[in-house]
Amino acid sequence: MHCKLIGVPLQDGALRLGCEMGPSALRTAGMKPALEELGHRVSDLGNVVPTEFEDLRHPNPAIRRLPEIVAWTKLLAEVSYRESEDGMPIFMGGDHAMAAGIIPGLSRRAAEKQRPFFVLWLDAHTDFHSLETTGSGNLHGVPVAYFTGQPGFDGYLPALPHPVDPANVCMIGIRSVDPAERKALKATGVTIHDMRSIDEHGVAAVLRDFIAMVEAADGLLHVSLDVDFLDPSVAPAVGTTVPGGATFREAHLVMEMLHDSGLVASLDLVELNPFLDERGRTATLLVDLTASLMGRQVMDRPTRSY
Ligand code: Z70
Ligand code: MN
Ligand code: MN
Ligand code: MN
Repeated sequence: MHCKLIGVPLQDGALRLGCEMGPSALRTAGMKPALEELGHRVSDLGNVVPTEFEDLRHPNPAIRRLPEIVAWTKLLAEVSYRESEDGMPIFMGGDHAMAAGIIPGLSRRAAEKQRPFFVLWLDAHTDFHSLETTGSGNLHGVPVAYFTGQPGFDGYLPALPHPVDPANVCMIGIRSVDPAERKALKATGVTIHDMRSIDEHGVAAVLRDFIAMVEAADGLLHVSLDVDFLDPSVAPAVGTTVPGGATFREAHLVMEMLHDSGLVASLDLVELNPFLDERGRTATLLVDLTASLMGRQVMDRPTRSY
């Protein structure tokens, strides 16, 4: 596999500063050699950064950094479209607002390849606010509503030629949902596995169902991994810690099963805030999880053993 590392030093979508250092920390933690060790060809394409900003204002006074987020969204939609023609793009964030650009670009590419497009959203949060409902104004809280084509973005973020079908979005790890997000999600077909679902059925069972669905559709799968999917005890380097997250072992199992599925076409790693890390342990964990996704295993075993 040709892995393409793309740094996205975006922090304007989050309240706390520091996510702009995410790509550097992931490089420092050894992302490239970890993937090369697995036999992949790895190209580090460096960081992308927008240069043109429009003077935009929204009637919701809470909204923070709209001109910056719009500029990043436009740029990333182009970058992800371009880099997904071949190989496996791995976007090293950066806060989760980057998904508002990356996922529409990937969805456009999938449409061109005439393949159904699916998103696995690993996060404590649903990130399902619109520009009208966000109370914090932090735009890392809106990308899923945007890329699934929900109302409340017109005239601000770019029009979406290929919105993602909400029925093709599966969220795992959810444990913090605002009332407006809950309301907006109700009418959509987004599959949500909250922590209770994981506790009752196990993470393997819920993921297996989704993998089967993507496989049956011959789909292309994008995985979006927010650091706060993980429990803060194993991944402290995130501005929005929520207790009760995925364990080290659950997260590795998810990645191993995804590898066995052979369905993952692209990945983003988001919300890493190295300023909050403890001796690089969160960045190192993200590198190890990426390695699991790309084929690292403890013992040789046949693929599709789940
Ligand atoms: C909350 C809000 C959020 C990520 C925090 C939290 C949003 N729903 N998203 N961390 N990745 O502020 O809208
Ligand atoms: Mn998120
Ligand atoms: Mn969120
Ligand atoms: Mn989150």
